Amino acid sequence: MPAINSDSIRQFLKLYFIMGSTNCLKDPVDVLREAIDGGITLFQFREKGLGALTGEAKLQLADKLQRLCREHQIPFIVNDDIELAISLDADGVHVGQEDESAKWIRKKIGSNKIIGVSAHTVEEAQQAIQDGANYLGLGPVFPTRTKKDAKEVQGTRLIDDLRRRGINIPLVGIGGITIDNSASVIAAGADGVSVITAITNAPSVTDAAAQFIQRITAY
Ligand code: 3NM
Repeated sequence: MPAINSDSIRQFLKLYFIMGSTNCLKDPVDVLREAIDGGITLFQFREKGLGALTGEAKLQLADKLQRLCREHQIPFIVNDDIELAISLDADGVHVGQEDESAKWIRKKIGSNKIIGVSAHTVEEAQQAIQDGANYLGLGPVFPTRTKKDAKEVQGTRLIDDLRRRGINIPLVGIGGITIDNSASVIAAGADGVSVITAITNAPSVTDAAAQFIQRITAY
């Protein structure tokens, strides 16, 4: 994987695909392969929700998805499960506000790994930056049905607000992002978009990812 610094992370964040088995309408390995063909730049394994795999089955799926990412030089991030990330030697971890702090995670996983934190307010963003996060995920930008406990929809307000304050950390928007609304997230100052459903449920996963990349890079 390329060196971890703000510039490389900004590039990775461009089209940040997130999923686990519960988000997929077919084999997650096929979904990820097709998304990589379409041009995703970063992948997060997020095995959550009703029917989510646990234990050995979760580990096996993560291992398969990670291999696919490695073959294509796509960094592989694990949502929330620090032990899984360590045992797979994943490229990074993404955590929410209810999880361990970035400071604690950094001590466990070391300096050459990516740490992403979900933030919903300026204060949470500032705290995560102080704790050593490499990037922030801000949302939900638009209504989403994927995360049951999502906070209130906030549009691009927080992205805009952080940039106006001169906060320069790599940022990605999340929640309800589609091909059609993706450019507005970049316009507000995000480096990229995080997407689940608009890719996993698309009639063609590859075409959807390719169209996202087109919109984002055209902006
Ligand atoms: N986090 P979709 S919204 C995983 O607001 C997640 O922090 C959110 O899925 C946040 O692209 C969300 O299907 C779900 O809307 C994103």
